[in-house]
Amino acid sequence: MKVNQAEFIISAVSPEQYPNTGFPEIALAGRSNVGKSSFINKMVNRKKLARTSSKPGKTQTLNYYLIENQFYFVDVPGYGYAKVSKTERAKWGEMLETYFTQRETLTLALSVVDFRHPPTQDDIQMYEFFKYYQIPVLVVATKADKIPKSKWNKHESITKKTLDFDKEDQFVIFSAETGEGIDEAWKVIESFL
Ligand SMILES: Nc1nc2c(ncn2[C@@H]2O[C@H](COP(=O)(O)OP(=O)(O)O)[C@@H](O)[C@H]2O)c(=O)[nH]1
Ligand SMILES: [Mg+2]
Repeated sequence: MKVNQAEFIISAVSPEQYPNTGFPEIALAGRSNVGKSSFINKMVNRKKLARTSSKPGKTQTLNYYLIENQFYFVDVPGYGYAKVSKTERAKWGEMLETYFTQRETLTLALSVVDFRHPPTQDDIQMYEFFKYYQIPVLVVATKADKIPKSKWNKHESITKKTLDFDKEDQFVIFSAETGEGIDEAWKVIESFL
């Protein structure tokens, strides 16, 4: 998809604030700082549409971006940030659970993982959650620019093995630095729209 139109819609705290246009939603889940916002920016070719942060764990809202007046990227607050209080964490968990189990327009979950390292316990749990609720997943293995291509195969098998990756799901090696994986990711996303 060649994106001409991409706009920030809302930072939603509660379901009443989610848009009611009925457009499909592609939601990004992943560890804080893994590269979710960078993924959105790269996909829509806009440097600062989604805020990339050096302060992880700060966005406790669902950020909606409307793309081509057709669908939303939903930037979901990241997990795995240590300095979050128990109360905050519980609130965060509730918000994610509500969103992912009840949002009827949710079309595809993007599970964003760091391609350099095996998926974390949180990554595994998130993926299992998607599997449990039968939500289709595209695993985006990002920061691929940090690993030599000769090692990509090995990293891909480790990532898939650690996640117990379901062959029905999709997998894309990505880099917001080089643009690796953009076309492939669009192909998968468009097949769900
Ligand atoms: N080298 C490299 N750095 C990346 C990539 N994606 C994100 N980053 C960097 O990782 C940091 C966190 O990215 P961000 O998109 O804010 O992560 P988020 O918290 O998941 O939204 C930023 O400093 C980005 O520049 C990538 O593909 N390659
Ligand atoms: Mg972000």
